[in-house]
Amino acid sequence: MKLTRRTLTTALAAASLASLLPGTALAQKKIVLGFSQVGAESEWRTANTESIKSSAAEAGIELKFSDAQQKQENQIKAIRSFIAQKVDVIAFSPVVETGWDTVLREAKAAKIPVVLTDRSVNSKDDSLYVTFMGSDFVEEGRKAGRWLVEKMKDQKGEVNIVELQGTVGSAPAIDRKKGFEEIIKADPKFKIIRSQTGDFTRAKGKEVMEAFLKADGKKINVLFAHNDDMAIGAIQAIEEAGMKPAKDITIISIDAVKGAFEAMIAGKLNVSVECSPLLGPQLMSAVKDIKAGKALPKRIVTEETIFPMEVAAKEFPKRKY
Ligand code: GYE
Repeated sequence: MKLTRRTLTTALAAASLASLLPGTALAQKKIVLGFSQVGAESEWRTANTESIKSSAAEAGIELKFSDAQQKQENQIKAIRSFIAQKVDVIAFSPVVETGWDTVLREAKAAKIPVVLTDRSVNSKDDSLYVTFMGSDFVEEGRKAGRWLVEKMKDQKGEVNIVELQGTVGSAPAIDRKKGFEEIIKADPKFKIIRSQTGDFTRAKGKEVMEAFLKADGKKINVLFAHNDDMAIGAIQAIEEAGMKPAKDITIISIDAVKGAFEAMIAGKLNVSVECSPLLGPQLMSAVKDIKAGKALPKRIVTEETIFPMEVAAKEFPKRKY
């Protein structure tokens, strides 16, 4: 349409009418996004929720947000309720990898596109979702392993490792373990002597580390925690047992949240592998692209690095989560 004074006046009139009469056909319909979050188990998760909420507001997308409190059944309920409400797009971060096919088929039958954020599902049918955006967790595990191999390269004798795993059955727990083991198995001196879940929380991380210390005490040389919160909980347990974290026990974790930087600056954590929770802007642009009929790549990978304690003080002011 050519822009003349007349078309402009008509357009302006329509726009002001639309704002006066929201809900009429003239008003611009907002895209509605239903998002099912895992929970609020960690600093990472809180930052992720904040990123999603603020980017939705900025993008003018109406967000229906649901917190599953780390329970798959709650996520399934939330997804079903989004389908019933006929939202435009559903996005979710699956707490565990398996058991999603039925509900995702329901979304597909209702013609509601689904985006996976942060964690992926384990399904043979990849037509059940449009794209998966998030980190490469296997690579994060490898980065943790490579750092350890380098740090201990001159060490003779056994290196006894205890591992605090994330939520049982979750993609980051499965993949971080896999990547880490893949690297350390190259040298038989590295031994994982204990491995248990701490469910990605500080409280559980502390509790399980206490049990590890009770069982093996001074035998433990290294702690590999699948996230910073569990490492921070474990640091407390180590101090309470009268040992020095990052000195008596080398500590490696993943996420690189502010709490980890504070621990590194205090000399209590050796290294944290970065995992960015700031997925909100990417998600909103994907939602808009889907609504505009644009094709998206099946996998969108987050770029990340690793932060040893030596650089923590310098990097800290730049951290956004
Ligand atoms: O590492 C952990 C959180 O899925 C990447 O979940 C996420 C993980 C993150 O609870 O802190």
